[in-house]
Amino acid sequence: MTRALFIIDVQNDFTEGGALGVEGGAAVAAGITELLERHRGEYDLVVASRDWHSGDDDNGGHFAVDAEPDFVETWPEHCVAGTPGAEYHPDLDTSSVDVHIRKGQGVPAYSIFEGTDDSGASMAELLVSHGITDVDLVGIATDYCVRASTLDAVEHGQHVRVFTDLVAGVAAETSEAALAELGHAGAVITESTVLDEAAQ
Ligand code: VGL
Repeated sequence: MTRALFIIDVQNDFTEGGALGVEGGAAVAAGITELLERHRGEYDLVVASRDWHSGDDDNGGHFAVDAEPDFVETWPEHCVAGTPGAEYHPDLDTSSVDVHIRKGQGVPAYSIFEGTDDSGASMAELLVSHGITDVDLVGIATDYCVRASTLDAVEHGQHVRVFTDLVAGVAAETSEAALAELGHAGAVITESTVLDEAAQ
């Protein structure tokens, strides 16, 4: 088994006070830092993603312009490349992150598989080059980027777990539906406490 942790979009704009702030986002940031303190050694690769949108266009209709966002397909302007809103939340310790993925430059991109690392490698290529077989997912938002990234990880043949204590969603109903869908798709929906159990 070669295991990766995917930390999805734990950015200022997706946490409390941000442009698209999700309730519980800051707690997710701190919780992931704690997970890394205790369990970093169990991961062969830690990957963190950031939404990294263009500031001078609507990113393929992703940003609501001249209309109210519907919070399903159109959103308030968020995570513009190089702005504080696009930075990782300060409570997320990124010092042990191996790979930083950016996605959404000029387009909507919910899945980490739509992004690339600093050298241009895709997530699919990185899974192969690192021989990854198992992926644990945490981050924001349960009902959008965590959902899309999990579905793609399953599609790429990974054994996938989603830690429900370390995700936060835009809305309760769609988050619940997303977790049910991910379970049906083949992901194991569990809590990060399984890492403590495995360590005993
Ligand atoms: C996200 C809404 C819009 C996410 C990104 O990170 O889940 N949600 N863009």
